[in-house]
Amino acid sequence: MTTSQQKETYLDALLERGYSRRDFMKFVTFITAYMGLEHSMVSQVAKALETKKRIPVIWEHFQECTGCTESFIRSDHPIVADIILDSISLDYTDTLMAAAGHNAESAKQKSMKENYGKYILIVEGAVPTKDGGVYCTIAGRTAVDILKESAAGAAAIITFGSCSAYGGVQAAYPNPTGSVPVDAIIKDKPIIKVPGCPPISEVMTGVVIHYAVFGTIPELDSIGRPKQFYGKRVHDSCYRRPYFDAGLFAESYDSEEAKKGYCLYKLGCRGPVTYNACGFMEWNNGVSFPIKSGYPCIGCSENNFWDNGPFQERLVNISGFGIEATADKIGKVVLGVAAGGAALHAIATNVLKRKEIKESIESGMENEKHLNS
Ligand code: FSX
Ligand code: SF4
Ligand code: F3S
Repeated sequence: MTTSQQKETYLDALLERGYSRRDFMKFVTFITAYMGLEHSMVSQVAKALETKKRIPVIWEHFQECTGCTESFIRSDHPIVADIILDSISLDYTDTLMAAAGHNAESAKQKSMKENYGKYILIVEGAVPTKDGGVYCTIAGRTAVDILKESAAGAAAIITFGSCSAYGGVQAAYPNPTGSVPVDAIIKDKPIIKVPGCPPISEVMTGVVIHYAVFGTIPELDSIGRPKQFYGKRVHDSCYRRPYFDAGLFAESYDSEEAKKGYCLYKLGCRGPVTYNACGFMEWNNGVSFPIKSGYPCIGCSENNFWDNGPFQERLVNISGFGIEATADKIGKVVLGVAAGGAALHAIATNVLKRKEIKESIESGMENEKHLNS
């Protein structure tokens, strides 16, 4: 386990762990593009990570399935995990750290004391409040108690996953343990919600890097999510979107239509009412996301999504979206009219986004040459 006493910069830390400067620049270009910043910002981000000291991180786990950590450590971009697990001083995470018991707890206390007011607190999991909070205890203390203590010295809090952001499955009806999200308990700290069940690992890295580079939290939407990652609906970046627009819907799983990539809306897809970056970031370095694997979006980055089921039924009209009307109208008007052309157009849009990021990374290599000269 690293400790916050190591006051190296992000670049120092990566070089020390065997990465090259080229790897560093690749990462900087990748994360700059994902943060939605102009390519011209690559040099500024690189400079900041070369010169700024690493931010200490305390990572708490409460009521959850640990899927968020699983998602995080399986990021296909090696530096994404390392930037948190190694390069940022990860002083405490009871799931991943090697230490256990009293050693782990005293390492956390030491780090919180030394870095009071400076560390980022990452919270995974909801917090049960019923019966004095007894339904989640660690080292003999309740989650409520631990959260209050670790939040007190935090500069900012990232709620990683829908459980800590909204309460998650534990808070679903009838919520037997009185589970609540972090912001129901902590009211005096900036809280950045990174929801999803689980969230995309690169999103949290993007938030941490944003804080490291700019010293501020990113711009948030009305329910506390960073806009650069949650500003668009899954529907807006979905590769099946041209089929929606063309009125071509799969009526059952495993049908020929579903396999051909027809829209999953009639199978219950929540993409039209769900804000998340799945469509263009995907998981495992762009390998897949639920819809690409043939299953409709269940809206896992939205508030109380577990109570918004049943998941496999077509959405009923949701006020303000008019999806039902749109789907049926489009189905009648557009069906058969250049469906292939529409499909190609929207798929090309998504492919272009990836191409843009790839080119951006390649030109990051040019920046690297420039910075080295
Ligand atoms: Fe919740 Fe994360 Fe879902 Fe699981 O820790 S958001 S149940 S993927 O693991 O908190
Ligand atoms: Fe994609 Fe779902 Fe929208 Fe269809 S309804 S285009 S499957 S997000
Ligand atoms: Fe969740 Fe929907 Fe993305 S279910 S993972 S927000 S496609």
